[in-house]
Amino acid sequence: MTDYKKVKLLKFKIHGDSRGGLIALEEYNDIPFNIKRVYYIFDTKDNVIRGKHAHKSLEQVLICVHGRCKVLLDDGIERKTVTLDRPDKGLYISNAIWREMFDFTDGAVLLVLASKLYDESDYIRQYDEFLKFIQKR
Ligand code: T46
Repeated sequence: MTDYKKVKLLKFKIHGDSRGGLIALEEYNDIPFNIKRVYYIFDTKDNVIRGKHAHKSLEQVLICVHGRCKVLLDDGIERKTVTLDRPDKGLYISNAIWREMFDFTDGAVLLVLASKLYDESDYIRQYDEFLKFIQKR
């Protein structure tokens, strides 16, 4: 990735004891933005690729709280793939990053914390439009 500030792996503190684990996420402490929306992706079918879009302004943190999935990240110059496989590992994705989520294991649950409410007009769903968007900036 050329712009390293656009994506970042986050490591969350586990409050573990003899009963098991607990992770608490607070806006601005653990998550670098005001959390406006939470959603989760589950029951993903075999060989499915989700995402395939970028956002004009939305920031998000992705956490695979159960199981494993991979996320392809593309800033228009370079592509890299990150594996999310632990509940204490988060992937911060800023705006203007093309993402694709794939290789979900059976039962995987991908939790997403988002900086804004759902707004379809914030999505860039065509790759050529994404390239134009980042060139204009
Ligand atoms: C992203 C990746 C990581 C809503 O109504 N509200 C919501 O908050 C969301 C996220 C989705 N939807 C509706 C819109 C579609 O009819 O749920 C349906 C599936 O959404 P989409 O095809 O955009 O899902 P993914 O998995 O391709 O992408 C999602 C997020 O939309 C996106 O912002 O970055 O997860």
